[in-house]
Amino acid sequence: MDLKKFGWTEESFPPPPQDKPYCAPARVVEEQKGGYYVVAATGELWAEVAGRLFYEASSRLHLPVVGDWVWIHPALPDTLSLIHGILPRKNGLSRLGMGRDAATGEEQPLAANVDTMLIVTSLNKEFNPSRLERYGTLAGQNGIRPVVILNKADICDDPRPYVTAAREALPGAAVLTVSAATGLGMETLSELLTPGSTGVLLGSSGVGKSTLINRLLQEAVQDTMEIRADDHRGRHATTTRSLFRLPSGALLIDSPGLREVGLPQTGQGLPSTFSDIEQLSANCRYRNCSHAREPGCAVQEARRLGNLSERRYLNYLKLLKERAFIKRKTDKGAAREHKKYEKRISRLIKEYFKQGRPG
Ligand SMILES: Nc1nc2c(ncn2[C@@H]2O[C@H](COP(=O)(O)OP(=O)(O)OP(=O)(O)O)[C@@H](O)[C@H]2O)c(=O)[nH]1
Ligand SMILES: [Mg+2]
Ligand SMILES: [Zn+2]
Repeated sequence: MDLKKFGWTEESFPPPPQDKPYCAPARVVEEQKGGYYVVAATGELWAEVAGRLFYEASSRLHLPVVGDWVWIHPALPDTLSLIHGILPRKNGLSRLGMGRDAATGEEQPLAANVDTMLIVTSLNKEFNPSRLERYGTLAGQNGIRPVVILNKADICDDPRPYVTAAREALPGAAVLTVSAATGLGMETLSELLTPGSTGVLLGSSGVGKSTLINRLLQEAVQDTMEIRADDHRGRHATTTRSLFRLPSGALLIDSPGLREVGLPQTGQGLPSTFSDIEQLSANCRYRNCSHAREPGCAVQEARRLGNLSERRYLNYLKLLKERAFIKRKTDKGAAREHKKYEKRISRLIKEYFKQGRPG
C-alpha cells in the first residue's frame, strides 16, 4: 500500500522512535471500541494502543483519533498490532460537550490532520446559521478550510434564502447546494476535495453525511437512517468515525452526528468566521470593548445601522461568552472580571428572545 494514497505528503517519514526502531507508520482509518483500523504499507490491520501510550496520555487528546498518523509495531501472526506513538499532528479537531464536558473542560477529539471541513446542513427546519458560525469558528481555530454543504436540495422549493444566510454566516467560505439523493452538485463537491487532501463531514444527525459518502464512493458502504417526520431530526445512524478514499484520490471522514459543538479554549478571538465584526472592533473607543454597552462601540453602531444582523451579533457575543467561561475554569482573576460582563450579555440575549426573533 502506497501511504501517499492515504495523504502522506512529505518526501519520507521521520525515523521511528529510537527505542522502537521496528515501528512502522500507519494512518488511523477507523475507531472502534477498544481498537483502531489502520492502514500501513503492508495493508489494513487492527491495532490497539500500547499500555505505555495509554497510561501516559493525560487526556483523550493524547490518544489516537481518526486521521492520525501513528507508529505501529506490526503484529506477528496471532498477536495484535500495537500503536506506540502519534506522529506530530498538522491539526487536531476537537469539541467541548455542553454538559459534564464543559464543566470539566475535557475535549472530545473528532479528527486529526484535516484540510477541509464540510459543514453539512439540510435545506429544511434543521438549517441554523448560528450553528454554521460555530462550526466555522472551530474550523478557523484549527486552520481548516470550511465549506458549507446545503444538502437535500431536491426537497426544497427555493434554496436561495438559505444560500444568502449561509454566506452571511461564513463570509469567504464556499457554499454548495447539493442533493445526495439525486446527485446534484456532486461534481463541484468532488472538485473541492483535492486528491491526497483530507476532508471531514460534520453536522447534525440526519443531514445526510453518510448518504453523501455513499454517493461519492458510488457504493453503499455506510448505513443511513430516515429522519423523524415531526422535527426532521436524525436518529444517529453512524456511531463510528471512518476515513474513506474516494475514487478521485481525496480522503473523506464520516462521523456521527453532533448535537452540540462547544468551542475549546484555543487561540485568540473568533477568527475568520467573524472577520467582519473583528474588523469593526478596531474602531471601538475602548481597546478591550466587550461590544455590549460601551460608548463609542463600532459593533453596536453597525448593529444600530442594520449593517449587522441582530442574530449574528448575539451569536458572536454568545460564543465569546462561552469561551470566557472555559477560561474562567483555569483563571480566578478572569472569573471576577467576567462576572459583570456576563450579566449584561445574558440580559441582552434574554431580551432578544423575549421579543421574538425578527424576520
Ligand atoms: N430527500 C433527500 N433525502 C436525503 C438526502 N440526503 C440524505 N437524505 C436522507 O436523510 C436521511 C438521513 O441520512 P444519513 O445519511 O443517514 O444522515 P447522517 O448525517 O449520516 O446521520 P447520522 O449518521 O445520524 O449523523 C436518510 O433517510 C437519507 O436517505 C437528500 O439529498 N435528499
Ligand atoms: Mg451517518
Ligand atoms: Zn465595541
